[in-house]
Amino acid sequence: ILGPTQNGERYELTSPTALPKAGGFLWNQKMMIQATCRGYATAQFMQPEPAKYSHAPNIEARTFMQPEQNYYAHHPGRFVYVKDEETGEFFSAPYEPVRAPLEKFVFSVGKSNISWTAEHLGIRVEMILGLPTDDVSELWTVKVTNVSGEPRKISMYPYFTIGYMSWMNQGADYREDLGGVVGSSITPYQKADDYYKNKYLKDKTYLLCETLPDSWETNQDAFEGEGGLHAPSAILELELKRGDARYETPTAVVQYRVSLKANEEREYRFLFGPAFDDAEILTMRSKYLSKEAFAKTASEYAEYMSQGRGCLQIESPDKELNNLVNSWLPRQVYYHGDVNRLTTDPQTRNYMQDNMGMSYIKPSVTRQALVRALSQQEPTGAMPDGILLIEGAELKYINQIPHTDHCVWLPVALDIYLSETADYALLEEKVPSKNGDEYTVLERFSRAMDWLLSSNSRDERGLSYIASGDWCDPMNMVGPKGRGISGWLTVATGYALNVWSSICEQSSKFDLATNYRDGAKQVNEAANRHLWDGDWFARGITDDGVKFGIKDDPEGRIWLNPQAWSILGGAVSPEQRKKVMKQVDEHLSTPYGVLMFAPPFSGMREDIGRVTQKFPGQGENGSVYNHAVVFYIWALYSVGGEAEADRAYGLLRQMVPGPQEEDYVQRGQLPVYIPNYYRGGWKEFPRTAGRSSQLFNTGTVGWAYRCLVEGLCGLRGVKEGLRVWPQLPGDWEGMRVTRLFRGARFEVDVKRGDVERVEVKVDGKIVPEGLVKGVQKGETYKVEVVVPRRG
Ligand code: CEZ
Repeated sequence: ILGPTQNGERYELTSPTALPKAGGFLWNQKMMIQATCRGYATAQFMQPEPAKYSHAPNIEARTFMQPEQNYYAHHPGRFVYVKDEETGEFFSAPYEPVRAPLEKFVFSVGKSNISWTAEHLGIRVEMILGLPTDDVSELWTVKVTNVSGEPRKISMYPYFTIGYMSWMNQGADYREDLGGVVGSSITPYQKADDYYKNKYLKDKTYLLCETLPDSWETNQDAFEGEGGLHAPSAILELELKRGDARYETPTAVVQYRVSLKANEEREYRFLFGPAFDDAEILTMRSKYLSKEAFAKTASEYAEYMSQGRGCLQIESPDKELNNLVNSWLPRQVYYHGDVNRLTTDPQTRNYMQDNMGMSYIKPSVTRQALVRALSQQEPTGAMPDGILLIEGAELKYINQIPHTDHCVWLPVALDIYLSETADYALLEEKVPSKNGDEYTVLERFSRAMDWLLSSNSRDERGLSYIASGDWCDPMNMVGPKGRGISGWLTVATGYALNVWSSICEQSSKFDLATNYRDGAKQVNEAANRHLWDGDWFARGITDDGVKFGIKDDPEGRIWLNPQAWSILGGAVSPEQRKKVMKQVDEHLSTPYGVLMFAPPFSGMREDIGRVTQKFPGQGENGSVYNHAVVFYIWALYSVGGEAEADRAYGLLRQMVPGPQEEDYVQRGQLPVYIPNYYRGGWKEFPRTAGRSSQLFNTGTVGWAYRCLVEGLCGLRGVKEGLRVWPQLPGDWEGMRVTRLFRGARFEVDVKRGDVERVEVKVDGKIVPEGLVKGVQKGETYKVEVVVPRRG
């Protein structure tokens, strides 16, 4: 049912029912569209706040993208009905809304387009979706082919959802002058001031047809009649009724009546998107709606996507991993850094992590993001909950809830940026802030670290306050009174301080380095004194002094984050680490990855918060939350032992669905991205365990890429050059890697051999400590690596 084609460049699914929610996504800096195998689509564009042009049938709530969205007949979609004019039989491509049994079905996700093939009644329909690089519009190619072997008369009806546009004003017409359907509306508002803000919004939705249709309908009710979307009354007639919509739900459906000889095919092109006015619609038409313009746009878009190809190509014994690394993961990393999840106020932690991944793709973007974030630092040294990306943006939703961890992500992101670029000059750059103060990058980082160490952030025991949340957003009731403690943040502070200390050392700021190293030591000692529970670290202490995430807890007993970050930040000793790993294996491992914690909460704990109210095994309530998993993977690679490397690889592998069919079916997702979670509840709810959230917005991906580049392949940038130290899983005999680094190309051949420790040769000569110094831009380095055989 599912597999790669074109050397992993595409994935094809040949059943519309086996993984009903599986989809792919395309984006540019102004829009994003997620399309499912059955033809549903969720699209957003920025103006500059996220908006829609293809709506649900009712008033939609505005929020960030949510997991496991449901689809229903009237969910926005892009469909093509086909009717046999002689028999009256019909079906719809790609599958919804008619759901007729198909003779052939292919859903094919590529990096720069998504396509569907549906065959029934001797007619094949192929649909291809592409996007422009700089505009908001969908470019659709629809091809019909008569594969029945005899002449046929059919009607073909592309049907694109416009939906419920506005309760104030909405309607639609077919516009001969523009060559398509145009829905018009007014974005609803209350405050007079908003009139001026909304005045230039793109409140029209158009479906433009390159080939003028024989008929059309623009009124949703008139189209559906009594048949509904499964059997619209309008297509039972010879021709659509050419209706208008007058404060009635608009739709965009057009009809082509065609006679096809045996094997004859016809190709049609459409543009679907939002516009401000007729002039813009005409401009879009003349810019894009032709065969030549489609071809040109497709190749420009492919070029845009290829800028996200990343810095790593691998040939390992694991084909599926190769596909992920070579094609899909860097694309998802690029998406995050390119568009910041299509929000104007990303959470600070997301902003830092989404941009840190760009270090491997387009480091200038990471640099800019670091500077931008720092320019919004508060006078105390604290970081705000969200980073405003445009003039006039506001902190919304979750960003109105105070979280205490944002400073931690600064050195984390900087560390990766410096590894890739060695751009230490950044530290000396001056960054003025909106508050009127001006400090260098180095000073701002130190101020952020000082804030983490200050009495604003820590209690008298040296433990970090949680306020209304830390990395775990919905852990909102541990510390609202100002006393509650985050165990994770405490050990994460240790990590952040150590990372910052190393950066200071590399910049010859030895006093600062010692200062922050000492700070980390104190933090780690405090964690050990107050949070070590015998076999693992506790997750926190509530406002009322109740420790949680400990052995005595029947629910939420052991949490992954404090364990992972205690390994990273040095709070664990080697003995403790062994204990921790054993407990993680025992309590948290499932066939779909390790759980964020277990057991899941079955109901509200008022001293922890709404995380406990989420459905058990869903989201942060004990799912395989990949972001948390990847911290653990990175922690394992940072240790450098064989047992750790084996676990790390196993967990990375579990982040990707497949390749066994039952695994694909259970997860319900194509291996073209890493989702934010797979359902947990492995013991409680085995039927749904492993199910993908289908949400490709996740801080996981920058880290996952780092784990592959610097962990598995062991090709990590340091100030002087590239350190080579692969960590292969035990059953691999070798791998080949091409790594782009500071403008040079490294062709690395890793093999096992009779060596005591990793041996690295460049152009035939042994390199001490595996450290390739003096990397020259434009050079190609042939690197041979021998890693010890496993005993
Ligand atoms: O959002 C993510 C956040 O964007 O959840 C992570 C957090 O670290 C990220 O910054 C863990 O909490 O509010 C909620 O309950 C949601 O669960 C969001 O927190 C969650 C969604 O996945 C966003 O799409």
